[in-house]
Amino acid sequence: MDRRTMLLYAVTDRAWVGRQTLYQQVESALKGGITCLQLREKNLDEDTFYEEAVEIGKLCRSYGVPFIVNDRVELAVRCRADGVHIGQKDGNPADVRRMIGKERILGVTAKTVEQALAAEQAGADYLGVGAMFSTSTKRDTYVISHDEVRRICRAVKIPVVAIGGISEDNILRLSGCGVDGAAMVSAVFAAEDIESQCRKLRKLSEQMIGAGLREA
Ligand code: 3NM
Repeated sequence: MDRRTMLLYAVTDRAWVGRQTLYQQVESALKGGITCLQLREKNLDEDTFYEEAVEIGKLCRSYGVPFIVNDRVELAVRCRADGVHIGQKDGNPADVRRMIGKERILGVTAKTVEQALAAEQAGADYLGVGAMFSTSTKRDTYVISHDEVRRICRAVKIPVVAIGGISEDNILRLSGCGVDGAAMVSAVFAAEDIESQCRKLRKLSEQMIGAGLREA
């Protein structure tokens, strides 16, 4: 897949819904130039998640931005998402690949070179690697060294997106790690003005990868 899809990867979090609905927040992020959107819902029932996924999927499609569903593989297929993202505990990537077919995007979280190579071998299209910095958004994660991230990027051919605790204040510290972009939750969705925040983050991410763009 195109590495540039990883450039500014927004992951939703209902915790930040308030003044705007999640749909409106996603639309602001799309206007601001995100290159990928992951719908991450940990507590929604199946029907509500499905309805939301159909609406937000349509919205992303109208901006030409891939729409990825976190974790819920069957639902991702049913709502015709462009892809699905799974963690190490969310099932075997090879099984998920069989369930979603060849065309859909499969993203897998990896924290070590071993996990990264296994995911690539099993048919992952990209890797989410982290946590890069400490984060309060996800409790069951831990920070990995930037050296390990560098080793992962050197070990695999598929695109790598960094995740976990990334913000406008520290994104440039990822320069030279070899990642293809940054995935963010709170830095995008906790912002007062999501559209202008995404514009700013996109420029910073371009600058960050510019320091170490890998071969296509
Ligand atoms: N996965 P924020 S960290 C969804 O380490 C997710 O794999 C992580 O949120 C991992 O950008 C994380 O607000 C949450 O720090 C990232």
